[in-house]
Amino acid sequence: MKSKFARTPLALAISLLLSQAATAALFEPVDLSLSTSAKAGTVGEDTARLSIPMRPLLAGYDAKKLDAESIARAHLGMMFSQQEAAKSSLESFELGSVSALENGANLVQFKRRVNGIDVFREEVGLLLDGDARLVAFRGHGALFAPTAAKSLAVFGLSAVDAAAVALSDYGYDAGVIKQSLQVGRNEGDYQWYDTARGLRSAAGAVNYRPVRTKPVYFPSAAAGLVPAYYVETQVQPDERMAAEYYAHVISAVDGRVLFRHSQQADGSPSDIYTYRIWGEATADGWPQPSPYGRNDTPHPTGLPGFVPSFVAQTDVTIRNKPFSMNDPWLPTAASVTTGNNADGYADLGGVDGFDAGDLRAATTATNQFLHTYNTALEPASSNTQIMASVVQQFYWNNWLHDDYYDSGFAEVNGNAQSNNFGRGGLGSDRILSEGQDNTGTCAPTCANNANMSTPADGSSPRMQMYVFSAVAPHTLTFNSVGYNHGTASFGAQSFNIPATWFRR
Ligand SMILES: [Ca+2]
Ligand SMILES: [Ca+2]
Ligand SMILES: [Ca+2]
Repeated sequence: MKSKFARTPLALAISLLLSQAATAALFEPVDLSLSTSAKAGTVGEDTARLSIPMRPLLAGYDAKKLDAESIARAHLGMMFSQQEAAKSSLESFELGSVSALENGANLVQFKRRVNGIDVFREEVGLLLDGDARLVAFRGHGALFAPTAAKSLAVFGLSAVDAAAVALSDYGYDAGVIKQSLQVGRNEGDYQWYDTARGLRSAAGAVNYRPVRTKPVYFPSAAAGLVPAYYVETQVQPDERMAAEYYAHVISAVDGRVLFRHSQQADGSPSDIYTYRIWGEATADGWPQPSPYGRNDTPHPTGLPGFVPSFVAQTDVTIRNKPFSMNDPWLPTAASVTTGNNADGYADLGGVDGFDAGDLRAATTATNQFLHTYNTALEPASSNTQIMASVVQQFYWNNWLHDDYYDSGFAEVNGNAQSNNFGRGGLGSDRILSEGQDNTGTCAPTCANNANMSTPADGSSPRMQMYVFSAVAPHTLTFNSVGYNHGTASFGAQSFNIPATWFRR
């Protein structure tokens, strides 16, 4: 069976498995919680980590005769058998998917259900090698905590109550909504409720669409599994606007909104930006090696003295370099080059790092960073010039972040990101991308060099790019007009120009 992981090396599959933890920060995800050591509880120095010794299947299992799901279930059973107090008899694991990998390995994912009700976004993943051994596991630590089996709160509110809470965001009166909702069709766990056509709220919102609900248990670190309803709404904020699709999770204990998420976020044009850079306006948005484009790559002569010509910048519209996670470089409505992977600015003065007098690149219009770099001028000759170089550096940092990600440099491997989306590793460490740097390790004369400081995971790396000295521009002024010209280190160094060369 082919899957999106079919050609993925095993190491990357492990990284993917570990990085697929639920994005909502509910429980602390179980990190690399497996131990090959027989000494339980000796996984690293982090005593908070769950330790599940990795064991082969019992002799009674003939892995050759079992399918991947059965093998995964056998491992899951063994893991719970070591944490007997944890598993509730009400608990079950429904098969989500089986992805076949290279060399007979399999990635098996289960959905956790309690009392026949989905635990919201809680999937359990097991990576098995070709010999049916468990290589990696993904799931929340709370799954194996004895408290997981403690008694559950009851569903005090109804699905209609929850739908009324969700719709109250648009200014609907809860009483009116409850009267309006009529039981509609039922599909699987989902119950639909039809609303009165064109139901208008006091705030001017209009709803033509039915509401879909299903009961869930919402994992909360403080309260365990909270009975709740997952509610999907499609409402026009006002009748001139397109309908918004929202998912909510509403507590069935006290009506609190536990989770709210726009279902239109993916692919929304608002987090796609256009950058004026030396690069290619393709889906991958490859950056070019330099302002010479590829005119000197590879070097056409291999001999000194070749002077490549500059190429023009290109406007590249891109959200991110396509990669497995497709996290955007910038959030919606960004106005400067501060994103999840990098904070891009010119570190012109003050103290090291961004402070007064330094410059981030600003948008030139909504979702556009169109600063044109003039190769005939000094790098810091204007704010436009400075911002153009900041944009280029910011672009490189983000592009390489995405390129490296699918080669295995992800959150769990200590990459640089502000938000790790619950995928492990330490966050709050996006790259400080310092362009035209003149403060830091070589201040006050930083030039003709660059450096990168890379502290351990959880602390921001710092890239300092210095300005390189160019040959000073030479100008010949004639009749008050300046003409740029190059320099020569050969030939006569001074000239007499005969008066007969000039016409009056
Ligand atoms: Ca500074
Ligand atoms: Ca990190
Ligand atoms: Ca600096």
